[in-house]
Amino acid sequence: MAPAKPVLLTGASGALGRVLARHLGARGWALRLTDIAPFPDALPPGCTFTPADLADGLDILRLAEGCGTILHFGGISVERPFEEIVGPNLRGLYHIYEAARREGARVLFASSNHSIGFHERDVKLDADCQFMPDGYYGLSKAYGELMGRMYWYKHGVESVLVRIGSSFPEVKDARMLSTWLSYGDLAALCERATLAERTGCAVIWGASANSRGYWRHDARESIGWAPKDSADPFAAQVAGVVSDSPIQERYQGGGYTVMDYTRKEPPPGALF
Ligand code: 15L
Repeated sequence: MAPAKPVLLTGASGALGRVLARHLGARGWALRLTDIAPFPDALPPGCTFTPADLADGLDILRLAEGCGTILHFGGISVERPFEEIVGPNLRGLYHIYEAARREGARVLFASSNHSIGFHERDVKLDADCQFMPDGYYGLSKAYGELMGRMYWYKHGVESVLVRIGSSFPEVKDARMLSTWLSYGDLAALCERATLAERTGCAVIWGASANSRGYWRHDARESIGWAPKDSADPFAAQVAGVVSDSPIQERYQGGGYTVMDYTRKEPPPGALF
C-alpha cells in the first residue's frame, strides 16, 4: 500500500537511503529523493531526485511541499568534529522540523544507538532511558530526539524516532549480534512509521530480533512493526570478532566510545 501523499526521503544517496529508495520505490511510493551528493542509482518509477543542502532551509521547505511524511536519513552519520556536525545535524534538522510543521507532515528521524552509547552492555535499556551520547555525533542524535519531542508537544508534529543499531547487509562483529538491524527490517519499519494512522512521538529501537540485544520496551506495537530477522545465525561466524579495548567492549556504543577518549581512570560502575 502506498501513502496518500508523497514522501520526502533525505540522505537518499547514502547506504540506507538507497536501500529505502529501492524498497519503497518498488512498492509504488511517490518518493521525493534528496541528498547533497548525486543519487547513484536508476530512479525508481514515479520518484524524483533533487540535490539539496540541509543548510538551505528554503530548499527544504520547497521539497517538503505537499508531503505527508519526511523520512530523514540526511546529515552526518558517523563521529566527526563538532564543527562538521553542527550544520547538517543541528541546523539541518531544524529545517526539517520547520518544513514538517508547515506541511503538517510526520517525521521519521534516523537517530542512533550512539545517543545512548555510554550505557554498559550488560544493562537492558527501555526506550525512556537516559541519553548517554558517546561523541558529538551521538549528542546530535540526542538533540534530534529532543527536537522531535518539542515539536510534538508544542506544535503537534508527529515523530518516529528510530535509534538505529547497526544497519548493514551482514553482521560483521560480536557487538552486532546485539545491534544489527537488517535492511528488510529497516524498510518495514519505515513503511509502518509512514502508514500508521497515528504515531504521536514514538521512540523505537532500530534492531532486528537479536536474542543478544541490549534493548527492550519501546513503541513498536503502536505502529504495528515487529522485526523478522535476527543476527543469531551469524553467532558462530563473528562471536570472536572483538576489539582489544576494554572500554570499547564495555559500552553499547562500541568503537565510538573510544574515539578521542581521554579519561585516565575507568569510571567505577555506572557513569552517573
Ligand atoms: C551509527 O549510528 C552509524 O551511522 C553506523 O555507521 C554504525 O557505526 C552504527 O552506528 C553502529 O553503531 O554500528
